[in-house]
Amino acid sequence: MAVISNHMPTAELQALDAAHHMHPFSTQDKLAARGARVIARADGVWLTDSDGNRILDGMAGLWCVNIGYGRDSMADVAARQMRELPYYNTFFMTTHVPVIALSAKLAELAPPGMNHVFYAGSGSEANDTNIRMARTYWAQKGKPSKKIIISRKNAYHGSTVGGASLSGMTPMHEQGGLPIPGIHHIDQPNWWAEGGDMAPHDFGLERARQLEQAIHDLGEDNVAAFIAEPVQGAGGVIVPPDSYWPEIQRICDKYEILLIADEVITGFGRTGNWFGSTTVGWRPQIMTIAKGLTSGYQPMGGSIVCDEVAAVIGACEFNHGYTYHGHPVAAAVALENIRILQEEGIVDRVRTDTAPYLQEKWAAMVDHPMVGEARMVGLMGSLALTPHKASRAKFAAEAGTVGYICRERCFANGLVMRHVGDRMIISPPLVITRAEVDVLIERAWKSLDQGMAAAKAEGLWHPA
Ligand code: PXG
Repeated sequence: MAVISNHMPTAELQALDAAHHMHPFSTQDKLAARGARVIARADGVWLTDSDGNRILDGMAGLWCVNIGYGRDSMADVAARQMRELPYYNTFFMTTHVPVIALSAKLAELAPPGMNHVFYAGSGSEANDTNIRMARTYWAQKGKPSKKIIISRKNAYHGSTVGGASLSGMTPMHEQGGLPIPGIHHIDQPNWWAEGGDMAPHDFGLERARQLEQAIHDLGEDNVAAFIAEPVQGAGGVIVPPDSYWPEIQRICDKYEILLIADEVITGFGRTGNWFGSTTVGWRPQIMTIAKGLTSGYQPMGGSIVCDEVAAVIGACEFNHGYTYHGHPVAAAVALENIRILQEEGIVDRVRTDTAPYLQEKWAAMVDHPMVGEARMVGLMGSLALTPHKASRAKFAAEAGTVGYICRERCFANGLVMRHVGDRMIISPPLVITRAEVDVLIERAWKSLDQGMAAAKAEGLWHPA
């Protein structure tokens, strides 16, 4: 077979892709018929596809390329580490310098009292670890009945059996007999879609208090933990009413349960602090990390664990671990990523400059005739599309029809802006400049104009 490279015509690459590559979360047949977009290279916030189009990546890959693309020092560090020690495990009483250094660095960055790290290859694996760690913690403390993990509908915690069970996504549960036993889902704090006539403040309290109700219904003696993303990402960047976050912390303080903050998206500067928990005022016992830990340059995930849980787990043999736990190349790359975030002051810049700048322009998008709500925390934002703002109506079409049209317009206009149902979402690299923000907003606005025109032309512009 000829060497397959970026120099091949796009159609040939697409045909080979369709023939042999099974895509995640896709209908293979449909995708094969239209051909996957081939991304050839990237630099800063810009992607270049195989036809030479330059596209502003408003999603930082998949919410992960926090330091932007094209960082030579990341490649240098990886190459150096591969030459020195490409792999060694940490199972049988061994360790290595990259994992020692990364663990110490994460303990320094994490909130006070969170000084221990258990590694994984991804966020999904880390959440599987968390299920077992939370249950083992309570069993070790003589409370083996505390097994149930409470999560939320429309949460995303991964695609492994454990991660998908924690996730609150019905289409995922319908495939493969999920969720596993011992996972309970409460409602999400999505006022736009589910708030009805309630004031946002009251709705936020009502949704948080479902946690308290669930603890009562299931029995405090049976509940191990509550897991939540500080801001739901894959569910559509759902920013809860302000009343929600403190009420959740109050309930977690009152009952004997662990709070697991899934920081896979919100970690490493996304919300303008190192961790989203700081932004929303949570004090978790465990934080799931991945994505921005390495800015996606290497696959790596993990759990940052508080002293008390680590001490209890440390007193027993925890029969759990992955071949790539603390992988030296990934750990070296994570350290370089953190060095860049720190030395370039990227997290502070997000909080004090880029996020406020983008947020002002994002909030103004509510003036677009199709945008009912424009929310943003740090550099993750969403727009709720609607044909009728006052009633927060859905379109008279299957959810996601108009969102998909708008997403395609975005691509055509050189912008990656995703849709989740009829919400448009962004999460750009944290290094985005003000000038690039202006480009993002201009392209987003233009795409919504075109999307609205298309929705009207296709007869979709009606409240359901
Ligand atoms: N927790 C959260 C909060 C996530 O967003 C995971 C766990 C799982 O991480 P891994 O590394 O196993 O993928 C995620 C991942 C989307 C999308 O469509 C989002 C994720 C993954 C795939 C697609 O927005 N987030």
